[in-house]
Amino acid sequence: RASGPVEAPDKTVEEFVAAFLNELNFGQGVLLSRSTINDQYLALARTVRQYLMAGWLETGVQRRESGRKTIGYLSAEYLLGRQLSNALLATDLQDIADEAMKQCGIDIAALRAQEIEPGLGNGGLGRLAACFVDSLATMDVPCIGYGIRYEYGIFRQTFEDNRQVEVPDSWLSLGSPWEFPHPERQVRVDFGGRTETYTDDQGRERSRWIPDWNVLGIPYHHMVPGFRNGTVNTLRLWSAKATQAFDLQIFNSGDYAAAVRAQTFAENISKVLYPEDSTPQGKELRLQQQYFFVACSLHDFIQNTLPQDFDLRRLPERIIFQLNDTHPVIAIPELMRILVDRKGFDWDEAWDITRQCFAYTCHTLLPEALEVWSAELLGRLLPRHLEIIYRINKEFLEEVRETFPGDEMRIRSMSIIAEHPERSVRMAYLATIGSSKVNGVAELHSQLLRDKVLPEFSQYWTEKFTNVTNGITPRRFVFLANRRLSDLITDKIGSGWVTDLERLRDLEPYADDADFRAEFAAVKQANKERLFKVLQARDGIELPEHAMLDVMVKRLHEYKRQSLKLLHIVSTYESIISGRMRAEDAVPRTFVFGAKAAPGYHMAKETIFLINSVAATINADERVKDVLSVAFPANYNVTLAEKLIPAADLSEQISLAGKEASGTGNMKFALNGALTIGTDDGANVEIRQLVGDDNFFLFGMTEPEVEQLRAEGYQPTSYYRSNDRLRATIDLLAGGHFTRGDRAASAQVVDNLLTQDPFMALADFQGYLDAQDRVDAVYRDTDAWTRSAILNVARSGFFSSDRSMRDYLDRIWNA
Ligand code: 26M
Repeated sequence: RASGPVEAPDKTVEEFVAAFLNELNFGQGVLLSRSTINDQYLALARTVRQYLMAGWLETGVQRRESGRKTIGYLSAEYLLGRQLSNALLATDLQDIADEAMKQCGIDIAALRAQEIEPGLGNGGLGRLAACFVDSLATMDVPCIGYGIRYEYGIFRQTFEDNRQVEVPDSWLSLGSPWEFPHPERQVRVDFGGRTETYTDDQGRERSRWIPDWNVLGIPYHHMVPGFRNGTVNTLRLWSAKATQAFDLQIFNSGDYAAAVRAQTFAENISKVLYPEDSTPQGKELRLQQQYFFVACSLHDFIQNTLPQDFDLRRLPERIIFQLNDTHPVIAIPELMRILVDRKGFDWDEAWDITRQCFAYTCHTLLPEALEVWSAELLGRLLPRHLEIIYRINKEFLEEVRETFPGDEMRIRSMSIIAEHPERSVRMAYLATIGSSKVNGVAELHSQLLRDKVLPEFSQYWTEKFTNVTNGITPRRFVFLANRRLSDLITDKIGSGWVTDLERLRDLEPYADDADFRAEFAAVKQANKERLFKVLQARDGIELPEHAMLDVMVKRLHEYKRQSLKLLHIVSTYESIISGRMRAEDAVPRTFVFGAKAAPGYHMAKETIFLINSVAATINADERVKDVLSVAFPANYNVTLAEKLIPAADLSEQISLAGKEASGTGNMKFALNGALTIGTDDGANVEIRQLVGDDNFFLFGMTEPEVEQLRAEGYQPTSYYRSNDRLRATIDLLAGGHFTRGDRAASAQVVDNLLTQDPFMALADFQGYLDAQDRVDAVYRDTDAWTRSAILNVARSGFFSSDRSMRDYLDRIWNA
């Protein structure tokens, strides 16, 4: 055993219990009789880990021996969600663990609830990374996920007086049984200083970097288990630690406090996830984070993962680094630096290698979301990298000039370096120039990316641009989150769908089967009841049992238009209290919001305040009791999503057309049998094409119509003046009805809508109400509704992240 293969305990209740007690006694150092829930949770986690360990070690050996090309997924965010349930699912140990805990007198549900999810991401982009690594492990594709081990993930949201208050997320505080620190694999990362030129032995002029400070990166390894296939890939997250130099300073200098401050400074790099999504702030610490994890990751792969004397000219055969947005794009000049400065390659050969080693995914269309770093800051922090970027740019522009002589306009528009308002580096351009492929995340998005965001580049390199529509892992978001639906599906079509989601097509005939529809509806109802128990325990929220559950969960952003949802709610409420509609005639609806606002995003925070205020007023109003309810549970996260999405009847995907790159929540809802009310935006377009127009509630302007209206001069007040319902709705909101008579309290959101309305909520208001009337009409016909819901499930198999991964493998990674 000592030198042979690692063996897991047998998959029996007896062995599981024995392993668990062993972990409790010897790992945790407590007796069962004296153990806390947390002790038990940690011991259970470590027990499940034992069952993954042999596969992990074996996968590592295979990966080293096979020489297959590895996917190096570079992402500043991984929004993983809880690990225990997923590990139990991957190892097929759920039933055994249930029974084992029962035999120990332990309620396993309480242990599951004990886990604080690693919230190392903001939203869609971070969750996508987590889905992708899940799929690659399930498909047994070699992948290392590289990222940052933030000590504090996305903040915990609380509400005080209806306003968002952020609380630090100390996810590591109760122990972290899922990570394996490897201090012996530390990497040094340099910063600052200057460059100097020198002549090398062959008489070539070269540049070298003389940095002036550095930190260590300590890797923490996480298991990424494939679904019941024995593969366990690795997620390698870097944590910053002060180098010896800091300790020496402490030792030598009289100023002990200053020395410790310096240490704190270094370790700040991985302290906290920036809670901004889509509006980069250009903060120095953020650039430090980006370079820190990228430098560690490249070094790790080249020095520690490749064989000792690997010929780096063949690097593209062994690795493709996928850049998750521009956050890791500094990797491009970093690889050039390694090849040219450290390995002695000449520039052209290094550049040829480098471009083959990267591919770039863009996740946005908002111009303000494209990262730009001031040259002053970049040069101060990474002087050699700035030099390399300048040279990349110079040579690229010379190449463009040869193709388009005299077209200085074009050349300026394609420059990595912007000159106004200050000299700065456009990271999306650097990514595009330094990558073999560039992709958007849904068909419409990729088209707009080509036409609107990077038009000169897509003309210059037609072949470089492609689309890969996002996907989600059916393991976590159907099999785990919706056991009842999974059992029903498996009962009819077998279990193959979990790793081959297109098989859900086989459910289509059951849409016309009345017995199946009844069972399907019963699953939905049971999921609602489960959700209501969770909301009651978690937030003290009481909800009526028999109402349509209408859900909008996503980051709070003006372009996503939570305010439009609010207008619909207030409008429905206004119709009832004004007597225009009788409460008995309304379809009872419960509206659920989940949304975090970036702490510095003022309008988003005002919108949260207003939603909470409307919710409190409506929920307290006897006139609409059990007809309209509004719930806004605080701190929407992956854990809550797993309860909410399976319970939803209606999915709100109402962004202004042309603004949501893809969306992935939309896919999760469809796969769990919710119908979508949505605009012609992002992946909604593809969802509608697949499920069919009859099973999707479309409304709103198309992207070209948005453009046209903008060009004509959009005037939100004209809609206010001409639409009676809109006026009544806004007047009620503005009049202080929801804010105890305080008109000022709602003024910022209302005035913003009336005077700016940058995302044209008022223009789409009437279309939205009409679509909601169609929703009500279908919902009254239970059979028709359930039929549509089943067809949504049966036709959404395309949105598996396994399919996304196949597309990347075929079209981008050549692996
Ligand atoms: C940038 C700089 C500083 C701090 C944070 C950031 C930052 C972090 C996350 C910027 C953008 C971030 O994420 C953007 C994002 O989540 N985009 C979403 O990506 C999803 C997956 O492709 C899409 O489905 C969504 O439509 C898109 O909005």
